[in-house]
Amino acid sequence: NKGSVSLIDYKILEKGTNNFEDDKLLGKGGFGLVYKAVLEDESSIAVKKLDCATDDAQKEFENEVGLLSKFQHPNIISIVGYSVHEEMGFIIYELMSNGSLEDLLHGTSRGSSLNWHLRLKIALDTARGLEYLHEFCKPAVIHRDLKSSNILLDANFNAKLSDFGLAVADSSHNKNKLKLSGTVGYVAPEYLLDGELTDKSDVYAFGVVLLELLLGRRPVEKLTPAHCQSIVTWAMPQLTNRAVLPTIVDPVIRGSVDEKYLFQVAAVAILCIQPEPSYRP
Ligand code: ACK
Repeated sequence: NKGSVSLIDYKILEKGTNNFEDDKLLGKGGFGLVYKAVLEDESSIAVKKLDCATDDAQKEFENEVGLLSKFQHPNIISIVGYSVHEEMGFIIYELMSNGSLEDLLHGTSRGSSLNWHLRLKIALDTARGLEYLHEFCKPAVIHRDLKSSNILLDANFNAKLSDFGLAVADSSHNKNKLKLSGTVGYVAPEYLLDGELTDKSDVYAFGVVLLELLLGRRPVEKLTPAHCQSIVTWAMPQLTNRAVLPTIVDPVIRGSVDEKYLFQVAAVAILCIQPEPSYRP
């Protein structure tokens, strides 16, 4: 089901990207190169070029087009259309001219000057995007690969979730059939250990993103109990029940938070979904 998203003539894309010349390259994602293009109506857009030669890649392409065409939220990237040519698939998105959060935090090209106000806004935008997927989409959608490189910023620094190639609708997933996927450092421990995939797997990844926003550091590859212990000294005891998205997001969304509180929320997001009891405070 491609919804109302339109099939765009490949020739238009080819022309709009100067035949996919390097000078139009915006970045490299896990699933393909992303180019800037100008369409006939002079709108600037981004095009992801995916090699759909394998079944897995073809499925990811169709999955992303199918899901994105159903979403409508200011914190989820908008799809403009899609195109196919030989064994290549093209997904056309709104242009996110300030690139990814990963690049802003850790990249060398742009020089990171994210002030606290902006960091908080990005945390809020991300939380709202996730809340939409988990609470408002029916069935709920699990992103499965939330990380700073999949959080993109538009010209006004609105943050939007992108890269839905691996996302699954909650009710359709079957843990025995799904390949373990995600990104080291962001994968929730219970998913890593037992393949137990729920919306809380995204909440864990969100916690890692919050820590990145707060500390400006890449996530540690694997949390040890010692890491967790040092994090938990900051955590507010009343929030240490098992995490559900609203528990974590509501205080953030209410907007009455400062950086220290966000740090605590991030710590709790991570700690509350650890398998019991090893990492519990
Ligand atoms: O950090 P970046 O510059 O921003 O590198 C990544 C790369 O492509 C892989 O995701 C960039 N990118 C992805 N989608 C878009 C988009 N819609 N607009 C602008 N840049 C994008 C992203």
